[in-house]
Amino acid sequence: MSTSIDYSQKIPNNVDLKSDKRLQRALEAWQPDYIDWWREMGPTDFNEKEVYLRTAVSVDRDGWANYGFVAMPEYRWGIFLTPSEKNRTIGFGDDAEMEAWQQVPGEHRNALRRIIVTQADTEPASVEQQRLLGKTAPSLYDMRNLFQVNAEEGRHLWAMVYVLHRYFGRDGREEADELLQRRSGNPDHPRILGTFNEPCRNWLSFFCFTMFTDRDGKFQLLALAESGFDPLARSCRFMLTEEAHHLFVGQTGIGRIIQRTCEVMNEHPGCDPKDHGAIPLEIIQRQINFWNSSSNDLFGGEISSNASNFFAAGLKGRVFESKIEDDHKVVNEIYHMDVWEDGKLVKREVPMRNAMNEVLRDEYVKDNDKGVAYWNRVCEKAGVEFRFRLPHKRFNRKIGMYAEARFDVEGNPVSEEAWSAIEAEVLPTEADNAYVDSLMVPCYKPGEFAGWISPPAKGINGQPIEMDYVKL
Ligand code: BYC
Ligand code: FE
Ligand code: FE
Repeated sequence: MSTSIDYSQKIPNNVDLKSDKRLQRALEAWQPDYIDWWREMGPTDFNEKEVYLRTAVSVDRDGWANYGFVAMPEYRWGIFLTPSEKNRTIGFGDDAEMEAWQQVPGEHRNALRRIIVTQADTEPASVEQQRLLGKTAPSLYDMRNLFQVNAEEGRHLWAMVYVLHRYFGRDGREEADELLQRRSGNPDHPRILGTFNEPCRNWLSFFCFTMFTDRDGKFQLLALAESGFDPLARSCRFMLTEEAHHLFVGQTGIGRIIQRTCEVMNEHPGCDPKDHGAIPLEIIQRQINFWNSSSNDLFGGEISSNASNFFAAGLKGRVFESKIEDDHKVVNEIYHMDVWEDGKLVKREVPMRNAMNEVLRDEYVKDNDKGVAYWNRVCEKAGVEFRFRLPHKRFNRKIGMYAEARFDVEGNPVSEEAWSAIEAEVLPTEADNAYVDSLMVPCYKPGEFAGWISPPAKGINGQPIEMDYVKL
């Protein structure tokens, strides 16, 4: 199959859509509903403005994207799968080494549909959560990054909707319609997973979201990129190409806020950074604690028969399965887990397949640690003593066994009383939010940045930092 993308089509694609008229018609009928959703629930106020956006033009590893000015509703959202591998086999589970599926295996249809719908649902949800942020962008550079992330989450929705339409018939089309009907935070018709119903009310939250919640995206996509259902694996592989920038936005965004606060602390030793319009490092740490713990929930329960079934069935694997040196069946292996039982932590041996959510979460934690180390280097270089830390994975959970009790940031169980005493130190307070909100005033002059964040090290795609990335 060619890797080039046909841009002459209404829906750009590299899946030869024009040869399947029924499918093409169904997707072209979904397209205006998608645009209606974007206009109603996507970024407010800026749909008529030209934005310097990256668009996928090829699925080759090098030179896969073009940059240029485009009004968001005219963005060329398309369907791009990485090229198929010849004779690809299933990489793990009970059917390891059998031929990968090019159609949905009947016995796994429900499970697959559910995984794909859950993945798909997060993409428009995040756009909805971020829809107001353009109004308070700290710079045109940041505004452009926000819209880039939004546009690409829109494309990730397209990627999953293609799989639903193409492989799941009428059910798939119904699911695709519902993806445009659920709404983030709506009490009657919410998005599926918890974090995607949390308000993302200011830019500190946005950067934490792209750091931690998009990183769940990275790891879930890595697990699905291993799927024995080949069209899903190939869709997720290409989505991962776009994902790297989202994580960059989060990690460097928080880094730039820290940098600015450190500068203020050095200019005014012993001051309260709030008196100089910067965000205290403790407030940043509490936001990290919130978004990281909420995103830990996105991996599901520690012991999960769903996760075991997904792995056994060859639907959802471990990260870089082919690099793991075992038989990829994982029948006898065990996971040593601190299980919450009768009000205390007890060491237990859990069959590894049942612990697959935890195995994936462990990889996620390791990746987050690298980001935290990067922020601490910012502090260190500035000569500021404060050090950031990742809360323990048991902290502040709403899903899984640790949701039954309270744990501090080190992962130690604490009584309800002790929790009440520490809560305001470890999770964002009303006062934190009110202060951060008060800083959220737009800064739209090319090359200028709001007072609470440092400029980035360089611009986008080799362009100068002071370029007008959004033409207002
Ligand atoms: N909130 O067996 P368990 C992204 C439910 S992000 C609410 O432990 P399982 C992106 C669960 O559904 C990546 N409910 O869970 C990021 C189950 O419900 P039922 C998104 C939750 O199934 C930023 C019950 O609890 N992709 O791409 O092993 C911007 C028992 O759970 C939650 C995926 O998630 C929760 N947090 O694992 C844009 C991949 N967690 O059966 C985009 C696909 C669990 O009792 N999803 N529940 O009704 C999956 O693989 C799995 O569904 C999960 C859950 C890992 C999410
Ligand atoms: Fe995404
Ligand atoms: Fe993302």
